[in-house]
Amino acid sequence: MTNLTERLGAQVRTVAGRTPENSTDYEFWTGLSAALIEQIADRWEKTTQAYAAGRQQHYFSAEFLMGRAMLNNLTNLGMVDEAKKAVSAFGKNLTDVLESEHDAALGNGGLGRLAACFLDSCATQDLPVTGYGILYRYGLFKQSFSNGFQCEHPDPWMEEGYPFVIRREEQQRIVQFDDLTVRAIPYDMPITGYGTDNVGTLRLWKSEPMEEFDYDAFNSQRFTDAIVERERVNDLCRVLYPNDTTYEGKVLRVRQQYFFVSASLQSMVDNFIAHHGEDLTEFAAYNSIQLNDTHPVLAIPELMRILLDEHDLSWEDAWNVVTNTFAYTNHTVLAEALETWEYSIFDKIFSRVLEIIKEIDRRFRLELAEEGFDQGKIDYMAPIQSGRIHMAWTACYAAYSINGVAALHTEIIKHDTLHDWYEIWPEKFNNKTNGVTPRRWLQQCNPRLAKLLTRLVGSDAWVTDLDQLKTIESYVSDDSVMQELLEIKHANKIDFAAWIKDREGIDISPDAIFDVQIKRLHEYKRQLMNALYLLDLYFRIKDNPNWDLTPRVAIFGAKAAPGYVRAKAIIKLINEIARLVNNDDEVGDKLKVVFVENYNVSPAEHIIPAADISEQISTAGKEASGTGNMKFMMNGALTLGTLDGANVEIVEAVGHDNAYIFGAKVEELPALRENYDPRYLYETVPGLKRTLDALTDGTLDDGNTGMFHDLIRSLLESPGYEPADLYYVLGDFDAYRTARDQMAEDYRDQLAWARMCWINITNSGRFSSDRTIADYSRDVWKLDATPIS
Ligand code: CR6
Repeated sequence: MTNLTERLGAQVRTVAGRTPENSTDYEFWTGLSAALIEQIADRWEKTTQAYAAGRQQHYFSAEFLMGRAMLNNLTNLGMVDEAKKAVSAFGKNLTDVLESEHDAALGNGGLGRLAACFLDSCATQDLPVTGYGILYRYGLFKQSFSNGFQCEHPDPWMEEGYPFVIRREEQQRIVQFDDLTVRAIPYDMPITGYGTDNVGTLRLWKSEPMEEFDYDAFNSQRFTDAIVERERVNDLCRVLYPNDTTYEGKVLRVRQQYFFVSASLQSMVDNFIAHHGEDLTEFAAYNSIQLNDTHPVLAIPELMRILLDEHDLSWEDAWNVVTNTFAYTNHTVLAEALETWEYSIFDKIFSRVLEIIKEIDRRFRLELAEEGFDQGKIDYMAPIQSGRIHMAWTACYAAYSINGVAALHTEIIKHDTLHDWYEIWPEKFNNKTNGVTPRRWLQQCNPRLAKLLTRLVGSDAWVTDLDQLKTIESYVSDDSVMQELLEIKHANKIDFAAWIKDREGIDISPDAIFDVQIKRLHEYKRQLMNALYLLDLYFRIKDNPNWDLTPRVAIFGAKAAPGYVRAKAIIKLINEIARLVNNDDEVGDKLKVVFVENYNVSPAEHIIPAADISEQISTAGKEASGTGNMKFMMNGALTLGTLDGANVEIVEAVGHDNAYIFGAKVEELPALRENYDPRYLYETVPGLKRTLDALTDGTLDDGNTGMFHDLIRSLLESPGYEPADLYYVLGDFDAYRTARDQMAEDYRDQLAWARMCWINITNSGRFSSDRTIADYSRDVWKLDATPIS
């Protein structure tokens, strides 16, 4: 094989149609991607063939938040230095080329990014796992701020071409709705692993019309008819999670879900027949499917349909296959996110699937009645209730495994959310605490720290076995290593300051504490509590201009769902606080507030290595796990958080002395809520009245929208159907302020601080997605590693 420089030159010429010297960074990125695909093509095919023959796992997910692919692939293939050389031979810089890549943002947040980390770990461990999802034309919207308000723009992430997905024309399937028939074309993305020849696959389906164009309609002057039909089909994969507040929006979302699970199941069944023959009663011996939340739950009736209608299995045989095939992961206890669909939608678009769900429902009711359960309970638990189809309940009935995503979350679903199912089928329930890949979230995004870890461990074994970091914990008492750690963090903060200056035009000091909250904007995540703290801190600085406080930079990154008005109000509020604080000369470097626009995977890769504090401040019991908390920990940021989600396990791993934990616990909240009086707190907690009043007394400006009044109302008044301050912001405020103030004091002792960071880094092993995947693989999927060489 010719060397990379030559191959790259040829690829860039092909892409750009001119000399590499005159080509753009993006053309280099495209050329380099093509050269990479060329490099892995043979191994990818070999892996696919090896996996097809044995027992396989299939990960069904409506979201895969992949981020950028290039650096990850170069690292996994051990080609970073070679690529640097090849690119610079043409006078280019690899960093610029990497930064020109668009993020593949085919997901909303944690759930989608988790799926991406899982694929990485599966590939690295040579596990026969394939991901299945949708090739959205527009990923998650791009966010901009206009006068502090969030604006949404489309993200045509692959419009300029994307070499990391390969169209497999010959493997297309037909997906049939009652009112529409479409072709499903698979686009396969190679998933490289670290230090292995195996290359896994993410299969993303794209919908296309049966005929590209209806010429008859066109020729008979019905131009619009010809186009309308085509657009209806293209609509299917146009956007990630179309707005579902309207009836039509919901139909589209259900169509998307059915589209990708039907196509995926068809290709799995065909593969089974090709390798193991026509006896589909054996299907579950070779296949298992993980349902990533309720979005792919339609796969349950669809597999029944395929087995019953296309392969003539009896109901009992088909149900036996189905109940041994599906495993379901629950990712939330928030009622609003547990999907249910109107019966009428199913009736309109796939009546046969509805018929099957009705039969599942009938048999469920019969089974429970025979076991003596009372009618009230049966009605509550049944897949169909009051004209709606309950996706989570359907999954709980059919799945052989049901898991939560952190220890606390699994306890909550067992004893609360899914309590009735747990009582009947306790053996189905298990916990699989989330994890994140240490390749992207440590090795690649924080090369300085990675180098130190490799030197101390004596090899890069930690990259695939993060528990190895435990062996270097004792350097905590080596001051020179701690000094080095501080220098690394400082260098990362200088890099980040330059990045933010370039992006947002704001100057921040690398000597300040970088205090970060990056995640989707939601009331339960309590960005509002963070904002109120900053406003209160601002007033305290104004009260006492000589206060020698440790300088702070508060960093936010968050997108609000386009229809979530209150979340958008919180964004506007934070931007208003930033305007107030950052323009006050008296405050200067003591406090800066930065809201990173268009937060996504690649901004996170810049922010996390530079963070000192990781804000994980959700109301206890509401955040199922969190995964950002794990990324921060690995990079030596300390958790400032509540005992919620995986924070509980992080504190368990590092000890209370190495995290800042505050606030009400899950078990305390019901009693605290009983006599809860937020207005009394507003009047009596020092500083709170002044801070809240600032939202509406003219200090801050919501552009006459009334948004800030609504925020105040949400904290102080009950709308009737829910209590005032549902998320206990004012209840936890004082404890939060105490903990955050203490943290800032402690930061003065830099060596002591470094020790806390070190304990976090070296105890992060159990939060590697390699551990999570090993657990799934052993306990749920029953898979063997299948290395190709
Ligand atoms: N929003 C949880 O809220 C969890 C991820 C991944 C979430 C979050 O706590 O870490 O899933 N849930 O398990 C859903 O998306 C439904 C999330 O990302």
